[in-house]
Amino acid sequence: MVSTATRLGGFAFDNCLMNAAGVWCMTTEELEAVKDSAAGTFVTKTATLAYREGNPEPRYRNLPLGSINSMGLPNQGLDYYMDYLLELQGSEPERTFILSLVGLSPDETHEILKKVEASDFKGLIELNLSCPNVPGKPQIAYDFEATETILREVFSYFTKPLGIKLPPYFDIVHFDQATAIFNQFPIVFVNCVNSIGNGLYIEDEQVVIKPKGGFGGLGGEYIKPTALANVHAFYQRLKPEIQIVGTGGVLTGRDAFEHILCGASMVQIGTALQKEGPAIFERITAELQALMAEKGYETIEDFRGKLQTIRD
Ligand code: RRO
Repeated sequence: MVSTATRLGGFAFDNCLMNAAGVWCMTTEELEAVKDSAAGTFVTKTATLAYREGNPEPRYRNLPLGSINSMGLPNQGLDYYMDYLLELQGSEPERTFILSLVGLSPDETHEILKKVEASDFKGLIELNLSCPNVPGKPQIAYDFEATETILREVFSYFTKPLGIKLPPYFDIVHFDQATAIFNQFPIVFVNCVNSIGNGLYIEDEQVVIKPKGGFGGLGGEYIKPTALANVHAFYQRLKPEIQIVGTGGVLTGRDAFEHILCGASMVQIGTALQKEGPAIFERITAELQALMAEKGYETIEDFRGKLQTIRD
């Protein structure tokens, strides 16, 4: 019997597929739909302390090979997601869910994390260090000094299981430098990758989204090779206690298989979920199981991280 079950941060999940933050996770209605689908768990839309309207529309577009967005961190505010997660801890105590969050400043991030630390929340936390779309706010994880400082401060008081959402890196030296920082901390996972920031898509001599003059984060098929490279680069470098969540360009069971082959313990679906809806989890799970069966693999641990290189 083929199983796609996995473990992350010490918690068990009956499927390694789930949504990516930002997709199908803004409201409790959307989160319920993912929870009740074949997905192993869900992650919430990245929460700030207070409700945010986000950027003006149009701010998301499906593209032939993916998507472009400049949502601008619209969300219901921390309490909304916390209230729902605490309610689920009562009704579905055997399952674990993920809360994504970030502040608009380091002070706000600490205020949020201190609230989570003091709460009864028992799930996983994903700190989003890679939002590309808030005008005037650079992506934290592209500033290694700021990243190290915030992680040092966070882990001076935060004791719950925390992972970080990373932007794609494009240089081997950056993989090395980022790893040297992350390996200093009790991070439970890194999630590779957020959208490739600040792409530009043109139609009829015009951009397709309104914010930032049309610049936006790319997702979907465009980004799979970059996502796989980031998953594998961090899998090869990080200390074994830090697991990898693979996100980027997953449309089929084969794509999910490749993320796992590169080292991912959990695989998230963003653009393809936006295009297809939560029924996608059943389809991709079946495709992944069929591929595993064909290759004689019974669990994802049978092939996770076992990507082969070309020898002489
Ligand atoms: O809300 C967004 O514009 C957004 C966020 Br926070 C993120 O992390 N990644 C993305 O592509 N869009």
